[in-house]
Parts: sequence; structure tokens; C-alpha cells
Amino acid sequence: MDKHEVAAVLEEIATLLELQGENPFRCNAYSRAARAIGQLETSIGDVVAAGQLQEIPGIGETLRDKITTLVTTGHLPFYEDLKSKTPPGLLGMLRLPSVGPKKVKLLYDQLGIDSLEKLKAACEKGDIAGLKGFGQKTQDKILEGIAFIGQMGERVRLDQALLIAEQVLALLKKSPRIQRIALCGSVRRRRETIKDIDILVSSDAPGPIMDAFVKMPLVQKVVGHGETKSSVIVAAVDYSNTRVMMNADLRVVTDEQYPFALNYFTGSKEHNVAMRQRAIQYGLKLNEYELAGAKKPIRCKEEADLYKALDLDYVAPELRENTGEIAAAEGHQLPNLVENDDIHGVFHCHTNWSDGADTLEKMAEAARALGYQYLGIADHSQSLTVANGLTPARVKQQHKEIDALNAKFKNFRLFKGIECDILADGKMDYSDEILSSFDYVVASVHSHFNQPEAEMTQRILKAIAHPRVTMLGHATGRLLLRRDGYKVDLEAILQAAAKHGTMVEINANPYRLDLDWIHCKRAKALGVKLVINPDAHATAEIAFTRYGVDVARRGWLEKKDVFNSGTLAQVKKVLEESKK
Ligand code: DGT
Ligand code: CA
Ligand code: ZN
Repeated sequence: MDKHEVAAVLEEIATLLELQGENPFRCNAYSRAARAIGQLETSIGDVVAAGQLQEIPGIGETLRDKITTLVTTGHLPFYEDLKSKTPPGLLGMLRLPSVGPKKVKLLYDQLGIDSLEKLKAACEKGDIAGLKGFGQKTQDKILEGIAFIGQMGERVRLDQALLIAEQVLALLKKSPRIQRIALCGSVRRRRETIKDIDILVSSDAPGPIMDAFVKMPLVQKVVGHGETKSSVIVAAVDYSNTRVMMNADLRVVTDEQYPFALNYFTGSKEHNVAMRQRAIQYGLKLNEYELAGAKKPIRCKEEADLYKALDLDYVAPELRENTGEIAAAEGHQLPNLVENDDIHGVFHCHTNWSDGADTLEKMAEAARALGYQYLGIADHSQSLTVANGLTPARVKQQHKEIDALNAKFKNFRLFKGIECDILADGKMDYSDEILSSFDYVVASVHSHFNQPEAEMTQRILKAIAHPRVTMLGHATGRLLLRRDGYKVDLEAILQAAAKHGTMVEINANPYRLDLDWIHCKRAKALGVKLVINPDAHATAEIAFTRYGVDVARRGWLEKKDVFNSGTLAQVKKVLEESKK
């Protein structure tokens, strides 16, 4: 068992204990241990073997014994026992945004509700509204949440799918006689949520590769095991130790078929249909195995050769959504897409001054380790008290600390920013004088999500027009697979951003990915500058930026469309001029 698997079990124990009504102190101990183990820099096996578990803060005798059993035997009777005592449907109910372990336990104890289906029925009868601690509002929220889960099916976030897909790929690559191998499907196109992982291999000996695939340690269940196609359910933990299960399909083709299969299984389906139609116009037949004329097949060594055979420039996978990429490829008008290496810094990061986990100094160090030239600090503003938002006095203190750090840096700079709340009436959460003390201001909505569309739009328009607002944060407030964004007229927002020269953020936090790629193209057409920000709340989350680059690429953006592709000197100049 590796550290992530151990951490996931401990995290699940914490949840199961909470569902049993255990005291919070005991539950927290497991959560804390899970986090500590997830962050170990050495292998958990080595730590256990060396008898060094108790040197990890927060791990006492009881935890030491349990972790040792788990790591050495791969099982933990205490955990299995807990699991068997808990109806599995209770864990499913935890996916609802407004429902935590305490509420789940209450629902189970008082009404015997142990599944989403039963919960839905009870809400529809109105039984939940009358329950102590619930009320009509919560009942409505629960119903909304259940409808949302039903609508999304079992999709997972891009970062979760990529993490699993990369592990599967690494395991598979050890198999003999693999000629070429690639991830296809929505993972390759970097969609924001993923249903299943599609893997393609070329080989002249598929049998052993299929065997290796179905026997991978990540596999929970074999759904199909054929000669050239197999399907399994894999499970792994994501970066926050949440357990993720998803389907993975493997197809093996000959190396000659590979470029055609790669193109077909990358999709999207709509792109495939457009490609096939184009082939027909050329008197050719295109499918997942070949491109063929009346008499003989046309050879393509690489996927790019297939596009060339149809007189098209190579279309990057992120663009294959049939939103104009074929016409652009024909007319040599495809964008030169922005890349992760083009990004020289980011502007929306939190520290332990508000709700982040790490210090200013640690955040700066982490940004430098990524090769960034600058990092913008944007902690929360005063009215967001739940996130320890900064009072004006604390703003001044933080600025002193940033000045002191900047005095030590060479070729790197911390910018003084703020994520300033846009209040319900569209006013900013600080006076103009305080706003002027920042190098830049990210304006975001964190309250009153339920305003009618017209009111919400006016509220945000007012912020965009404010001369001290540099950029709009997470434009719709959506949380992927959990909650839709607030209702807002994005066209009006983007037009106003263009008019006032206010930038719009692509929030790269994989829970958000907001602005959606579909609106990036429109923003670009209107002349809006985009800025890719991780919304990091810990050092490791600065690297979320990569998912924002994926969104930008899906939105046809080039380096010049993205503000933080600028060097330190360039962005500094723009920020200084915007304050004049
Ligand atoms: P998802 O839902 O996140 O798994 O999205 P995809 O795009 O990975 O969809 P998936 O896994 O159902 O299929 C993988 C690719 O296979 C898809 O992008 C295009 C291709 N494909 C699947 N079904 C069809 C089809 O009916 N017609 C065509 N032309 N292509 C298909
Ligand atoms: Ca797929
Ligand atoms: Zn925010």
C-alpha cells in the first residue's frame, strides 16, 4: 500500500466514525493523520519498517498500531468492521453540498434514510422540512443537489481523471511489445469533467497487454476482457485523498491502424462526424481503422498525416469540439495555442493570512520552484469573516511583510493584491483609498448567490466599471459536479470588461474551471484580456494553473491573449499604468 492509499483509508475512517456519531476529537485525529501521511516525503512502507511512525506529529500508539497493520497486511479489521456497520448509501448522501456527516446520521437515526433515493422521496413528501435543524430551505437544496447528481451521472473532475489515467499509463507501459500508447477521449481533449478513460495501444501481440491491464493493482473490477478491447473499473485517490472510481477502456490495434484509431477515440464524436463528412467529400471512407479510397487505403504514419490527407492543418485535441476548427484548419487560421511554459506567474493565491494553509514566504518559494517570476497574493477581504478576511489594519501589516520579502528576492516579486468581495449591491468591500494601496484587485462574488439574473449582472457590471478593479474572479461561481453558477448575463459582463479594460480570470482551480472554455473564445473576440489563476489555498495548489491552461487552449487562446504570459517587467508596467 502506498501513502495515498493509506491516507484514503484513514480519511474514510474519519468519515465513517463521524457517521457513527463519534466525538469530533477522535474523528479529527484520523483526518489529521491522513493529511500527515499524504504529505510524507519517504515511502510509508519504509517509515513503518523503521518503526518511525510515532515521529509523525499527531500519530499516537493507537494510530501507529492500526497503520502498521494496514501497511503490513493490506487489511485493517477495524476499518472493515466500521464499513460493514455503515449502510453504503450514507456515503453517497455525503455528495450533497448542504449535507455533512451530522445531518446524514440524523436522517438515518430519525427516518431510517440510507440512500439518495429514499432521501429524495422523503423530500418530495415534505418530511425533511419539518426535521429539527433542516427546514424548507435545506429540503429544497437537497432536492436540487439530488437532481444535479442525477443529471451529471458518474463523471469526475479532470484533475482526478488525469491522476488516475497517468497511473494506469505508467503501469501499462511496463508491458512488453507496446509500439505506441496514448490517452484518448475527453481526457486527451482536457474536458473539465470526464466519464471514462480511453487508452489506445498499438502492438502485434495484444494478449499479454490485455492480461497486464486487467491485473493492474488499481483494478477493482473487470467489466470485460477481450482480445483487443478490455474494460475495467479502477480506483485511486485524488490529491486531497478522496477515493475516486471510474471506468477505463483499453483498445489494442496494429501500428498501421494506430493514427486512425487515435483520431477516432480522441473524438469528440461531433469532430469525428465532421471529419468523416470531409473524407466523403474527397471520395474517401474514414473510420477507426483506415482512410480508404475506392481501390486502396491511404497510408498515414501519424495523426497529423490524416489531417494532411484531407488538406487540413493539424488540429490540437483541445480544439476538437466541432466549433469551427475544421474550417480554420482548412484556411490555415488555427490559433497558436498558449502553453503551460508560457505562464510566468499567477495573481490569485491565498495565504494563512486568510483561509490559505501556507505562509507568504512558503507560497513565494513554491512559485519560484515552478519557475515563476512573480506571484500575486490575493487573500480575502474584510466582510468574508468565515475566511478570516483582512481588516484594513491587517492589510497594512501584510503589505509590510510583503515589502520585507521583496527586499530579499532577486528576479522575483510578490505583488500585493486582494480578492475583494463584490457586495450585494455591487459596491466593493473596501474604501477607494485602501483599494489604491494594492498593486491590483481581483473582484469576486462570494455571497447572495440567489439574486435574480438582472440584479446579479448589475452587481458585477458595477464592479467591472470600478477604476480600481483589475480583474473579475471566478465569473459564475460554479463548482463542478456540485453546484451550478449563479445566474448572470455573461455576454454583458464580457462586453463591459472589454469596454473598461478589466481582465477576466480563468479560475484554474479544478473544482471551478470558471470562466468556461466556451466563453473564452467570445471574450477573445471582444478583446478581453484573460488571466489564468490557480485560486491556490496551499503551496501545492499553485500548480492548478495547468488546468487553466487546458481551459484556455480549449477556448482557442494564444499567448498574447493571456495576461500572465507576460514577463515580470511587462505585467509590472501594465499594473502600474492601470493605477494612474
Ligand atoms: P466522456 O463522456 O468524458 O468519456 O467523453 P469521451 O469523448 O471520452 O466519450 P467516450 O468515452 O464515450 O468515447 C470516446 C471517443 O470515441 C469519443 O470522443 C468519440 C468516439 N466515439 C464514441 N462513440 C462514437 C460514435 O457513436 N460516433 C463517433 N463518430 N465517434 C464515437
Ligand atoms: Ca471517455
Ligand atoms: Zn473566491
